[in-house]
Amino acid sequence: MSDEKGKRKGAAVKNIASSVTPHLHDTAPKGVSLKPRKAISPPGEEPMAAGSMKNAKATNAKLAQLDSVRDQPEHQALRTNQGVRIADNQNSLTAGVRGSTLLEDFILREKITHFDHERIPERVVHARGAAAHGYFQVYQPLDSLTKAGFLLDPEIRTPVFVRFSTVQGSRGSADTVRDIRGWATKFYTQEGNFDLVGNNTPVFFIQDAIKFPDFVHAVKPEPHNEIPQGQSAHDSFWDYVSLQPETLHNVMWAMSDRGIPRSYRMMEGFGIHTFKMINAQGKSHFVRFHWKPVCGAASLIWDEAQLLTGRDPDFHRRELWESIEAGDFPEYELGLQIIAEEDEHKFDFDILDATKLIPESLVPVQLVGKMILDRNPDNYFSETEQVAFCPGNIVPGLDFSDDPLLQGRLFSYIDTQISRLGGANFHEIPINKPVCPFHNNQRDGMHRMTISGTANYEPNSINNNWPRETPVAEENGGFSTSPQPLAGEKVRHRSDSFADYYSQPRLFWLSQTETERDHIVGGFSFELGKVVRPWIRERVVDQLTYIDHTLAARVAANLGLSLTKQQLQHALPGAINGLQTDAALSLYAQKQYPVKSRQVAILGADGICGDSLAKIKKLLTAQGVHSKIFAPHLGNIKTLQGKDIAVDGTIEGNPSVLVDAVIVVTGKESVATLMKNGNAKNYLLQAFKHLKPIALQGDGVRLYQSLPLPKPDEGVIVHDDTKPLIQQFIAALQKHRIWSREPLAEEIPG
Ligand code: HDD
Repeated sequence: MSDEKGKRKGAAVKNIASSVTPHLHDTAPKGVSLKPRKAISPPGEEPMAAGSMKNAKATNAKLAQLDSVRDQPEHQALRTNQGVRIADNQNSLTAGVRGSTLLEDFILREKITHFDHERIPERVVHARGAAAHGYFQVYQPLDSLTKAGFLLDPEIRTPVFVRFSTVQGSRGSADTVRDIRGWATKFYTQEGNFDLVGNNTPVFFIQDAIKFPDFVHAVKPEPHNEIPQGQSAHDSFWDYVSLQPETLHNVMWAMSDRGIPRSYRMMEGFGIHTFKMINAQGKSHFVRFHWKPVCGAASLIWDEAQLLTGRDPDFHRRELWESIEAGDFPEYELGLQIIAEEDEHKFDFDILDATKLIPESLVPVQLVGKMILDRNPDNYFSETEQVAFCPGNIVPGLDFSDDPLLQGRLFSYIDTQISRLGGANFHEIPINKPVCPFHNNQRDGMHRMTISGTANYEPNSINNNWPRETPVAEENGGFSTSPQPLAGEKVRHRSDSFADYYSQPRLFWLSQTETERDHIVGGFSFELGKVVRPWIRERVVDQLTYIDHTLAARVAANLGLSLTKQQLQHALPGAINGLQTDAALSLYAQKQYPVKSRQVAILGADGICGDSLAKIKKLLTAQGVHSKIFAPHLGNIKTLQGKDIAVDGTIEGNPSVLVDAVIVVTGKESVATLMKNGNAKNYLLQAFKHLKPIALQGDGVRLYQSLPLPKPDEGVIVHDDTKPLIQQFIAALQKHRIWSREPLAEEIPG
């Protein structure tokens, strides 16, 4: 064993795996410019001006392939689908100017017929989504782990297309509802497409795919009135939860702040299932995939999330779109938890159970590469709607485990695309095509694009037996399944190793900060408060007593229920492999956030101090913070110094829920105007209630003092001088939210 390996083994005190070879902890690049760096890219390195779609740098093999099908209508005649030039696109063909329309009008018929068929079925789950193009690069070759080409060479930029989604709501539902977020990544590798179709939680609601239709029916809007939209706060969902305790772990995550992420760039992502990686020598390891957002994971406040569903239902997709357009590209690191095959049974849970996570304190996440999203789609339907993810899309060097949920998914996704995208040839839709060649003897079907040759069977002598099989080989070999001995009787029986439903929800609960626990209690209380049938509420609370008595008692109290003595004596589960808590499960236990990409509102009106404003904007831009000036009206405001400054929007149209923090710039007349403006006053009230940093320069403090707000706290920065004001403001912004304020903030009317 090398020294390096020995050192690492010694350091990983809690790591129960006897061997987590090949040890990838420190594979981040060391100053090699071609490779993505481990830390967040510094502000200013990427363009901060709009126009990424035209940014020549944002190209790759997939984008080049898509170029060939992009419509370029500039300087082109309007024509029918048959290529006939259209002379009049405003008037149907009629018999006389007031006469009946003629059936022969092929231009009218073609146009209306096509329009009549514009819609396709939305996804049965994850209907609401937004997507972006980008690329992935591995930090160092992972050859000890896998032979998958895209993980072997740090110089290779593998194109990706990522679609984020909510689960429950339909295509037009709001972004900021309490829900799990989908996170599907298509890697267009040189050896075929690899789809990592995960969520923003490391666990799922059920253990076996046969339950999926029941679970989805329960969470979707109720069948009689299709209420509620984009929410799980209704009877059928909680009825199912109360009867299926395996759902509880993911429910805990959904009721926590993880259910209301700040943005898609501030979420963790998880492949959830255990997969396998196979190296060139045929050695296999179990792996779990993670995405770690480089600018840290953070969430909204529940009141803010609810307000946003009305103020900006597109909040998440807009943020994704605008930051890419501004050249402030979302970045994520790919992490792996690696488990040697011989360690499969060393855990107090089954690694094949998708309702269980592998605590990071037991198996550390090793960061192996970075994904950067640098280009928006050109057309929502063609790309974001028609992209078809299938967990069964893998490449040589990767393999599935026997997780029964994963096994069911391998079938379901291809099946759903056939009805959603209208036939078996959905792989030919440009966004779904691999960037490497693909040839086989599959033929025909609806909407076939490829013009195939004569031989459509194999072996054949007509075309010299092309296309031919590729033997398994270390490099560029055909796909081979990793050998695994299997024996057993055919049974319908859940493994006993899947039977514990309460230990991991308890681990999650115990790992949260007090603030996060308050939010979880709030989440359960809100949702169960919407449940009409009392026995469902009671059964859920009873289930919670098996996780934690305090949690159950607090939710019960909010619902006007009292727990019996017997319920309070329910035995609680013990530690997991000796672990009572795991810091990685808390969003807010650790953190200092990078401020790059944060959104700040600057409020002002005529009479604002222009010099201060210019300095403030400069200091913020240097940190990668996006600031916008909002005033009572659009157009220009006049500064103290007599200059005109263009405003970015009205205060009314850009309420405080859209930003992370707010600054009121000095200027007597400007502040006096704001003090007479209800929207400006509400700005500070809501920013305070939602625990956001507030900076008040000079006269700006008068706006704050005119409101029924407590004395300035650690998040309310008051200063005359710009530099210290912004320094302290940035320090507050690094906290994401001012948690110490929460008890006071609750007294501010919502
Ligand atoms: Fe699923 C879509 C994630 C279990 C069946 N799923 C879908 C999407 C995501 C996930 C992110 C949207 C992909 C996109 O953006 O197009 N699903 C998951 C995760 C699961 C999971 C992380 C558990 C670990 N799913 C799951 C099971 C089944 C399905 C067990 C069925 C047996 N999922 C589907 C589906 C969808 C889908 C019905 C709807 C649209 C689509 O596939 O393309 O087939």
